[in-house]
Amino acid sequence: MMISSVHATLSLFRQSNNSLRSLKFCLPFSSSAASLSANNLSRKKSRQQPVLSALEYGGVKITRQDVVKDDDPTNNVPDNIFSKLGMQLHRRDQHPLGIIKNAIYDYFDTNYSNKFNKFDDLSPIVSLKQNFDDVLVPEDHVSRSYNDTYYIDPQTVLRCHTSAHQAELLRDGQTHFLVTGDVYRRDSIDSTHYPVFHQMEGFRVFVPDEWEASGMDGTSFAAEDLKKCLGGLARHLFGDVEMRWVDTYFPFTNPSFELEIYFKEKWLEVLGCGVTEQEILKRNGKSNNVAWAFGLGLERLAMVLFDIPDIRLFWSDDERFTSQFSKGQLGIKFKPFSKYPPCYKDISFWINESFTENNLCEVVRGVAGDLAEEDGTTTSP
Ligand code: FA5
Ligand code: MG
Repeated sequence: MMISSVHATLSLFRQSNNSLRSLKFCLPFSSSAASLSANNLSRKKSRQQPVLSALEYGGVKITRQDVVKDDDPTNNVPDNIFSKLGMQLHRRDQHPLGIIKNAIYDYFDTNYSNKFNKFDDLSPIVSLKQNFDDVLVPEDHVSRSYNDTYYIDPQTVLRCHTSAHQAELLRDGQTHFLVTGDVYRRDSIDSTHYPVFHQMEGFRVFVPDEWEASGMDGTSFAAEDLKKCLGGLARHLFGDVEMRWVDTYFPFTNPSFELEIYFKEKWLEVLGCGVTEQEILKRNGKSNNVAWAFGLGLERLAMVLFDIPDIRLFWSDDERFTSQFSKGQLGIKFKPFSKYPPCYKDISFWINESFTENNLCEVVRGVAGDLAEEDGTTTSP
């Protein structure tokens, strides 16, 4: 079945109920009409160049065959995702992500007398147990689906958050730690979301003496300490910036919060956090303690700090981008170096019941790479 494409507005029809979907992809440079076959919608692999290199995390070698399994229907990792493994942008001192990581390290070292241990080289290949079970993500949670997560095989995924390392580090006896790493999610296409991004997890365990002296219960004490810590971090990074706390839900914390910062006339979510569920502490030998945890999006913080308007720029090796940043320099504001006129593609095609927007985004990303800037989908009956 062919997708028809017309010049102005094209629409995507759902065959079974005649609903109408229309998607817009913005492709700078390209002016030819998009033509995709409906078969592509169910294809899960991209058609980008195969990547053959081996890479290393913490001294462990990872090859393409460990991650991309062409003939395995339980594997949905395309080559364009594999190509990002091992890039370790957060370990480059001159890169905005490395600069912000080091600035956060400085904050913790100064305010907590070097008590937080740091990990930034843990492998992103983790078990389902690490990624989900260990942090109490329910069996039916959406994040476990093949639509949201990159599966290597039914038991192994590319971590979708750094929380995947909480349990192992607790069992290892760690009580104050920061884990930085690349994380992977099948997600929408826009200027603040990317299928590979970087998180820093923070975790602090308290002993009873700490909250008993305050006259507060452990949970309230930890929640207050957490907000104080992260508010201080935001001030350390941004000085005076407009921010707000939003109550939310995570399976692994209660209460749970998100911090948002006002950026480019919108509230931008930069981190999730909360007081760790007692069950996680109990399972990992810390029954008598309370703890807090947070997971920050490093790109989001760096976008605010350096005024970087688009998350895709972090992957640029264009000198006009990389030369703007230097080790330890927080005060730099990004200067846009080019602006190409966008070329909008409106496309329409029939879809079947198994269609999902993320599957389509994977196909588009596979063909157009980072040139596809944004998708807009509408459905009409
Ligand atoms: C989490 O991943 C939780 N693990 C965070 C957490 C840790 C909560 C510990 C409580 C305790 P969330 O899915 O909201 O939460 O992601 C955390 C942050 O990652 C977001 O606030 C955002 O800054 C960033 N983020 C999420 N998705 C993307 C994406 N596709 N691209 C770029 N950044 C993203
Ligand atoms: Mg969130």
